[in-house]
Amino acid sequence: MSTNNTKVLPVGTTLDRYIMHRQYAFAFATGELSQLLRDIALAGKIVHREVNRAGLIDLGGEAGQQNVQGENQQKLDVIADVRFRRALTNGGEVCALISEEEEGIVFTGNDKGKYVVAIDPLDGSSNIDVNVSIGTIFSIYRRVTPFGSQPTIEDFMQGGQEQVAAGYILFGSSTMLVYTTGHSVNGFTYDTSLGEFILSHPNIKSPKNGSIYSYNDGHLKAFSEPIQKYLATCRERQYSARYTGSLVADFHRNLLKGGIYLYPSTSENPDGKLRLLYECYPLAFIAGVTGSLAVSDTEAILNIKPATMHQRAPFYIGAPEMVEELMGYF
Ligand code: AFP
Repeated sequence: MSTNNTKVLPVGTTLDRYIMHRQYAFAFATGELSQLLRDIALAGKIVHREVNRAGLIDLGGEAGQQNVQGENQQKLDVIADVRFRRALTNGGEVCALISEEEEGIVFTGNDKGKYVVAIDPLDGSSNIDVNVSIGTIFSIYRRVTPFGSQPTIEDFMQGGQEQVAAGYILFGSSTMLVYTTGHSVNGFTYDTSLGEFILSHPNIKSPKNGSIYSYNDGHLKAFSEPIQKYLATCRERQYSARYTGSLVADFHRNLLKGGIYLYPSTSENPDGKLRLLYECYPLAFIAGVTGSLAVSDTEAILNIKPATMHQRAPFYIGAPEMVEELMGYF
């Protein structure tokens, strides 16, 4: 039950205070989601530390093994996976998680935990060695299996509409945590001198339109005709092409400035590349709250019913008028 605690907290509020404030807005909140968000923030601070000293202590480069997607894991990929797993296990609120880096469900042993988490601990790993932005993406669900029992795949197959919270941490020129519990999207910049995330971007709203487009031009010839035509229009209008290879960075920039990100299906990869549960769903949930749109080839991302943990989906996300125009080309 929501109370009338609608006071807007000012820029400069710490993440902890903000989370508490939101918790008090719900009369029957138990504080577990609040604690879970704090756990994610703590792991984010630790990963921030590792990312920032990676070049100094030989944390760059490959770890010498592949993840479940068949991609070479970077050392920081593995470190981030361990850090988030540990924080989510120690917190006690999470009964299980799935991660881009792990083939199966990771059981935390907290069978009384109310929540499950889907996470990409460090996305954009090809950028690690070259000091370009990378990010963490996460999605939180209330479990559907009974408390006290071992969680199952069913807990993760609820669909994007059932997310109770989602967010990302961008390790960029500064580190930022952006998250939503469905009410508003707020961005917190990490103040390294204080060791605190500080509210810097309250109530983020997407511009209705924009002039930035982000996609991998190397794959252009493999895209379907409608996508190629839409991109030709962007070029004719002299939109700015901006693509880092880190979804979090590209999404964040486009959200603040107005733009569209595209990772289409290709003839070789009909489902595209991006993972539904821990890349597309969380960003689509955030997008929806800001007023932007996230779609796949045929339907809204959040309406796709998942079938497997590491499922992929074609992904188009951005300013609503840009996404609507793209859909017109289909
Ligand atoms: P990696 O983590 O394997 O670098 O993948 C990053 C990513 O999932 C997403 O963040 C990028 O936007 C996209 O893949 C880049 O893929 P391409 O290299 O095919 O453009």
